[in-house]
Amino acid sequence: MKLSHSPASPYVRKVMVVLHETGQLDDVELVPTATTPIAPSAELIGKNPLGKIPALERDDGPTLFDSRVICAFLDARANAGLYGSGARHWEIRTLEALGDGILDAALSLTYEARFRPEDKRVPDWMEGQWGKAARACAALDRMWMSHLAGPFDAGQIAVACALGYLDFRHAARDWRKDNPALAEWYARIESRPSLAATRPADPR
Ligand code: GSH
Repeated sequence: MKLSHSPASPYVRKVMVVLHETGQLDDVELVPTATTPIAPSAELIGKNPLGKIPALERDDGPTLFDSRVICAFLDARANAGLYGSGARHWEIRTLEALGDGILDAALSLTYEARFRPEDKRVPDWMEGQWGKAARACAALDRMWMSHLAGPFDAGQIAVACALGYLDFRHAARDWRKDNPALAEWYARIESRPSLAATRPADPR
């Protein structure tokens, strides 16, 4: 299989963490891919018309996207149980959506700063995006700590990748300030080998 990859993408990182956790790294070739909403990779749009990474090209079926689909596919392929079962399954899916929601808001802030000239930015819109990430962090700190203390799962992977991305691109916002329990959890989890091996970096 071939994975469209960038070391800076937090959504790709989710997939890489699942590959590490489930022992499937050797089954996937990483294809360096640079893509933005303004300059989508021509090769990528043949696989994912949305022009977004990650996309997973399979040997025996159509290309899969987005990160949630790929993570669930890889988990099922290895029978790894990262999505749990019963009530916990839905909790994990919701937690993954919450982590991805932080990422969606944070990435839109990154793109706003990178692609829109300063005099055309809308501060209220930017604060609205940060508001989503901040509320999600507060909800994690207030309501999700007992889940986060449980076995490592796909929801925790999404949250860890989201917090790692906030540190990577939006450190000045200081998500830790009002979320001490979440900060403590993250300090413990970020040294897990799958997370330590996939820390975000700008492509060379
Ligand atoms: N919901 C998607 C997922 O979970 O995979 C989001 C993927 C995404 O936005 N990836 C970014 C991208 O490819 C890179 S971090 N951006 C290019 C674009 O938006 O056109």
